Amino acid sequence: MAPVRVPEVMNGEAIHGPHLFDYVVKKGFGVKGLADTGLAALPERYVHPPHERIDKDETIDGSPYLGPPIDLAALEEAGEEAAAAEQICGAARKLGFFQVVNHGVPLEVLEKAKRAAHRFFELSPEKKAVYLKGRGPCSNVFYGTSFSPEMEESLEWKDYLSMVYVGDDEAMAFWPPECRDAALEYLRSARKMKRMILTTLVRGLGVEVEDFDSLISQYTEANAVNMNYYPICPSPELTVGVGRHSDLAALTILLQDDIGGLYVKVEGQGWIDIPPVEGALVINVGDTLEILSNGCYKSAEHRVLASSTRPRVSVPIFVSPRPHTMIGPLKGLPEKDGKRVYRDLLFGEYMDNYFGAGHRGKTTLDFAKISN
Ligand SMILES: O=C(O)CCC(=O)C(=O)O
Repeated sequence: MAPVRVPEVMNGEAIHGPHLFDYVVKKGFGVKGLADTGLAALPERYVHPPHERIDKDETIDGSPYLGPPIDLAALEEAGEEAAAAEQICGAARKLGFFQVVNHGVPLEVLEKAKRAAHRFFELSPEKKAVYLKGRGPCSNVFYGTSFSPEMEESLEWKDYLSMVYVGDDEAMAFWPPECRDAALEYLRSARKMKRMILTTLVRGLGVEVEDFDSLISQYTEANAVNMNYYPICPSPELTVGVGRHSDLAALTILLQDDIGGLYVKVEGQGWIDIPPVEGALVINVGDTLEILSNGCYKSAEHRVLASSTRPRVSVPIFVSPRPHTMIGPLKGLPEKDGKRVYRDLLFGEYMDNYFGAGHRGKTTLDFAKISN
């Protein structure tokens, strides 16, 4: 279907071209505000070039790459620990994505987090605009749309709220009351799981670590809970909810709803989908862990397709080091591997480069790669 210019008129001004950008991004109506005008067709600014669009029919069979959800309780059961650890490390080496159950986050907490996301995005545009980046009272909580709208030719069909956790007092004071408690509860109940998974993955690299606990703490110190909202889209096949990217973090813990639409690239093969499993969480390796593991664990490229029938929400927790932390391949690993794939650098430096452009697949890792 060919894109049609938006016919809707708001306050006497048609919403397209610069007006659209102003309305959606600067005034903070978001893509939800745009969708709520009752769009009959996708505005041109959201139309992505054909090679970036997501064609469900081109998805390949995921079963050789994505196993069934991994039972995390097995990591603490005598006799089963080694097999569970190998499932986790194997999945991180092969695809960089896996799902987990028995992860310690109660189902009710997951449900509350999804409901909270809907509650926040259903607020009026004026209430959400209070949290627009650079305008809110606290720089650690911000609301926005697309990934990096100023730098993108085609916008992404997604609004988000990002809450960077530095402490309960700040969260209680500044996170939106509509989702604060649910986000904090989700974050707290995921604490043990994130350490267990990262510990398993670092052990799986097979090198001696002097102070294991402090290494895990360093790489899991900074946490952000995001709430993503993908409104009903008139032509999902012409746009993307989120474009191709790998995550910045060490690990991402992702709660998706029952709609589906998350696609992951299997290098050299094609795209598979990550089907929603009730009660399960999706775990993916981020660039920081790919760097730490000297390329052993894969920070997979992924993207999201919006839905034409229901708004989709997802709630990722991004688990990262702090900006002043030096990241690089684990000591002894390049010697063991016979090559050094990534250099040492400050996480803050990597972060600045990552956010310095729109989504661009896995090329973000080139910044840390050693060219031979
Ligand atoms: O919504 C999803 O399923 C994935 C979101 C995502 O990739 C992101 O927030 O970086």
